[in-house]
Amino acid sequence: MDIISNLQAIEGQIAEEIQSISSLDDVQAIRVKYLGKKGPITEALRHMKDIDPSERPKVGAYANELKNKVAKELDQKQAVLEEEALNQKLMAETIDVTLPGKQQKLGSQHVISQVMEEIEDLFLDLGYIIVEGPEIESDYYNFKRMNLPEDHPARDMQDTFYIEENKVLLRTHTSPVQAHAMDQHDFSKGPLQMISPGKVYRRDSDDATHSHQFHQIEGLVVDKNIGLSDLKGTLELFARHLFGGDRQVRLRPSYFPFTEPSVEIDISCFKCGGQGCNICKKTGWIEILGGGMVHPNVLEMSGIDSEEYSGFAFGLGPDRVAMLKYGIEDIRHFYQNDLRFIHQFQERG
Ligand code: FA5
Repeated sequence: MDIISNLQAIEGQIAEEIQSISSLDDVQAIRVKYLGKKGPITEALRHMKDIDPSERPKVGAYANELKNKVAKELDQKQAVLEEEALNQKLMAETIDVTLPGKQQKLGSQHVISQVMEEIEDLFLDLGYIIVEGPEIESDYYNFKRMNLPEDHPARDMQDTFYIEENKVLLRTHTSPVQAHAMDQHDFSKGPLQMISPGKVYRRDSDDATHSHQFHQIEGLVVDKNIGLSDLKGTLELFARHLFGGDRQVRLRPSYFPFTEPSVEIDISCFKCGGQGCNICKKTGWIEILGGGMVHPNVLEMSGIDSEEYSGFAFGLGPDRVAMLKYGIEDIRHFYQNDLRFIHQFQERG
């Protein structure tokens, strides 16, 4: 029998077998049996070299046609069976819409941000405005405009992160914002009453109450007839608002080159209540802010007549305030991002 007769003989057999396919395994088996490397069609094509060259195109065309026809029919069968299998799977599987969903933990405001907002809200209620200043500051605004002499120890490389020596630095306090705000304020339109919250940087070595990066909120009021009693009243109001009446507040004489006179405010220690412990370094007090009457030089450098105008300023540390408010023993907890710590302050967020 010649090749074409051979192929014709199995064509009917293939058709019957395809007809009786009942599973995807059957499809695969028939594909291997008839179209595989050892199947009759591939075999026939392999023997083309043995037949008369004039017969080759006819035989080749027939074998290829048969191969394509069988492949197409098998593909169709396979598609039908796959769809059936999918439908059966979908019928068998059900979705329980009453199952509880996966609980996602909500993020919340960091405790320092919460405390800063609380302080900001208090001062906004008192009619202050918020003025932002740059964290990358010039030596000129950070020190010179704050009346810090060239040889002041705070200008030392040991205390300040310089970006460009003696020119550009990470601000060491929020006080330079005072100078920016005074430069821009039009005093013919009324007094300047502002706060400036933000991050500050110092080469302090980290311990329970010191961090190399922390926060400050600067406060400044400049008008005619502002006196030290205005500062005292404002700071006492602030301390009572944040800590309640049971914490002791003390004003201590201090020194800042940009205020005269200068004060520091201490709050009785949250841990020992004033007896003295490791947190308050045995003093019973924790310092939370510095302040004073704006030095006439600072006013004059902004073109403000210090004979006519006076002002008070203060710079408080929200990190220390948060420690006192919540009895947190170590400032480093704020910056370690331990979720067990952070989640304790979630409900206010
Ligand atoms: C100042 O920075 C002044 N600029 C404050 C000021 C403003 C005085 C306006 C007068 C007028 P002092 O270095 O004391 O002052 O810092 C102010 C507050 O920042 C401190 O009371 C303390 O609460 C906080 N603070 C200071 N150093 C650190 C530190 N390393 N880590 C955390 N908080 C700090």
